[in-house]
Amino acid sequence: MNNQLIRSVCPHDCPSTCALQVEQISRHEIGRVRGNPDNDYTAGVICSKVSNYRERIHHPERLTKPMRRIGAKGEGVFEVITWEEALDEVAGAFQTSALSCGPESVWPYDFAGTMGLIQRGSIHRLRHAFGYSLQEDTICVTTGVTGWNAGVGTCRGSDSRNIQHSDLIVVWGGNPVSTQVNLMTHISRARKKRGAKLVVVDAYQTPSADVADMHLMPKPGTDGALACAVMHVLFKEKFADWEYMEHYTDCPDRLERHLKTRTPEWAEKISGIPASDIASFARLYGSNPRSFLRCGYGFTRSRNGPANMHAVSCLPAITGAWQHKGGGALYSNRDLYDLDFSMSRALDLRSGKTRILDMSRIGAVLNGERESLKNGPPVKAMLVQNVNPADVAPDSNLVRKGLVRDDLFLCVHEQFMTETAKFADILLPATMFLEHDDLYTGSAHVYLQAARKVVEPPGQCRSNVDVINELGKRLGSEYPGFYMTAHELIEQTLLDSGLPDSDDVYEMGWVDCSKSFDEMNFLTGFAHQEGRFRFAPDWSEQGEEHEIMPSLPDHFEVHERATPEHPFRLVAAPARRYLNTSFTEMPSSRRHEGRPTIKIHENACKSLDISDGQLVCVGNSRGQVKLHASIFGGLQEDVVVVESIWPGSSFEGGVGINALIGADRAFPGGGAVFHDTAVWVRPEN
Ligand SMILES: Nc1nc2c(c(=O)[nH]1)N[C@H]1C(S)=C(S)[C@@H](COP(=O)(O)OP(=O)(O)OC[C@H]3O[C@@H](n4cnc5c(=O)[nH]c(N)nc54)[C@H](O)[C@@H]3O)O[C@H]1N2
Ligand SMILES: Nc1nc2c(c(=O)[nH]1)N[C@H]1C(S)=C(S)[C@@H](COP(=O)(O)OP(=O)(O)OC[C@H]3O[C@@H](n4cnc5c(=O)[nH]c(N)nc54)[C@H](O)[C@@H]3O)O[C@H]1N2
Ligand code: SF4
Ligand SMILES: [Mo]
Repeated sequence: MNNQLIRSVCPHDCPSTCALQVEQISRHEIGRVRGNPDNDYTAGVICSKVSNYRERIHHPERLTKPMRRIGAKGEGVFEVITWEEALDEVAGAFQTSALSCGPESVWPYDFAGTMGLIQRGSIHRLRHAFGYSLQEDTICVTTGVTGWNAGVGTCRGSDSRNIQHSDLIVVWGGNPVSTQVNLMTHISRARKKRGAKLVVVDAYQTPSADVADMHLMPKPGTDGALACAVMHVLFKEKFADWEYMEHYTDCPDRLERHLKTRTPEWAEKISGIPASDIASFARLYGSNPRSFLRCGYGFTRSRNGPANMHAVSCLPAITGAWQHKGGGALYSNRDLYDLDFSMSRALDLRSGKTRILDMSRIGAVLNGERESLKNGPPVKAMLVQNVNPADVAPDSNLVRKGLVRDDLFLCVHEQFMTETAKFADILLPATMFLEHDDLYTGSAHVYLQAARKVVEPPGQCRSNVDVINELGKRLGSEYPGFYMTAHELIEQTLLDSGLPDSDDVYEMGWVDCSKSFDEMNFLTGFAHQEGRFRFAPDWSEQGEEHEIMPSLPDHFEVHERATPEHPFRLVAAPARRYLNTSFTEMPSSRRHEGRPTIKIHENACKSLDISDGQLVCVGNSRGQVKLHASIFGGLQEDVVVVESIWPGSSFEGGVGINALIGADRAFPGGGAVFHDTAVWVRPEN
């Protein structure tokens, strides 16, 4: 008998949001997972993590029953209880906390473990219905969005499907071979069909850099300098499109004057890239205006990340690349989709006065730092859903010190016994995407998709929507969203957004939400009021700490610099077979990744007397981490790379890489700075 192929959507935190075909073996078992060949963005290709999903969904270590902690916090020892007991306990703890310290002492904490719009967003209902603390979602895109919006004015860009018409693709500060494989499909087509060139700008020689025609390797945090020098050459060697700039940009003359001193030689001193390479790249970019600039996330994860993103995003506005099919730039299409989440997120209950806590500063928040608490009450109770802060948040020693607090009630809703789950007082088992209904949009493409439950969940797993609804009811809300199923919330969202109903969306497979070419490429004007791209941003629109921002693109020296005590800059990049900490439970992924490893240049190894495979200790004022060295040629001598995010418990010594990362907010509007860290490295004897 042939098994049925069922349409679904990958829910993981990845710009591709792939259209999937899932082989259904029975109501309880799946077989293979493949990319849907009919979707022209996915084009039948998915990453190996998700093609092996059978291993994840049918994993013997999945959480399947509600549990109450009986061991010490963080120890991970629990007893099984019923759902009724578990939910009563959580609701009771939230009520007690709200009564004694005010509702803002409860902090529902979430991120993008599932990108499903309804399952992920339902936690907002709880926040708005009861006046609990809100969350500033700074852990991923804030730095990038801030920098992009400073110039462009809205977070969307050129249609990736046009890459097939490009002569040159520039992947700046991203590693799509590992983190977004579908981009490589489109790049390969352009290379095959048109002989397009690929340039990768990355702090180390990633698998994406390996397959590029040119790799520029700046020191972390120096992309602003590199972009300025490229622009200097574009102006000097007459690659600038003045007609385009006069029409579409704010102050090209001022920019040209400002860049006079930002020569390739100047940028070489800052970035470590030879001036001649900078000039060669500028000439390649200038002579190929049909160029697609794919801005990654990685190069923005720095205290100066927004400024660097803005500087890089100026390039297509100088050559006029936006005018050409296959030209322009993309960071994310998050503002392309116009969905109305009023019901699923209880937006009409929003008060406007509730405090908003920075999720990346969870360590400071839980340890009572007044400024991070916005001078409000301490956090006494949390629900953590779709996120693993003990491992993924910056300054993780401080985060763990907070999570272990005796007076903090912690409920974690999870699929696996993560490092965060081990700290839970109540641990609830969660469904996976093939076990519930949801709606998805993709940040690298233009499609809205709907997915339906394919198999029954194991044991007693419940979806986010179910858990949020049960808590909402127990806490006494009559808000209708708490009484609707995921399917009903999907229907309401589509109806309120003026879109086809979910049956239609499901039958069609996806809804193309793209706009005309002229709108996608801003030939009808950029999204600022005056319709122009801003070389000179109004940074006050982007964040509170705007006064120190450079008025025009520049090297903005606020990042953590290497010093004699901390001679290396650490890049804490993603691993290919993990997705943040998801998939670290999968045997095939673990086999592929091996063990926590630090890539170090061979000259640095020589001077530190470190041999290949040796155990080393890496540290700074925030913490120390032990892992094995790997001698690697593809980085600058004062840069080290750790591909993560391995669970803390996988490291010798039990401390994960984010113990080294600072929780400072990027300028001007916040955002986590994962690749902006100075460290020392010592051999461990
Ligand atoms: N396999 C896998 N896929 C993933 C993820 C994963 O963990 N694993 N994570 C998912 C998530 S949540 C996201 S947000 C995306 C992120 O996807 P990416 O856009 O790839 O961003 P990052 O992963 O942060 O880093 C990408 C690259 O930036 C480089 N980099 C760091 N600092 C600098 C710098 O200052 N300048 C330059 N030029 N380069 C720098 C790093 O060396 C790294 O190779 O990927 C998603 N996909
Ligand atoms: N060192 C370093 N740290 C980083 C980064 C880096 O590049 N380097 N990248 C940062 C970035 S970009 C991001 S986005 C964050 C991401 O950090 P997280 O959002 O914490 O991502 P994951 O580690 O994948 O954890 C998501 C969790 O959600 C759970 N989950 C998945 N689906 C569901 C569901 O439907 N319901 C419930 N209840 N749970 C579910 C999964 O089991 C998983 O444990 O990490 C950041 N941390
Ligand atoms: S490439 Fe990204 S969206 Fe596609 S299947 Fe893999 S993780 Fe999911
Ligand atoms: Mo992310």
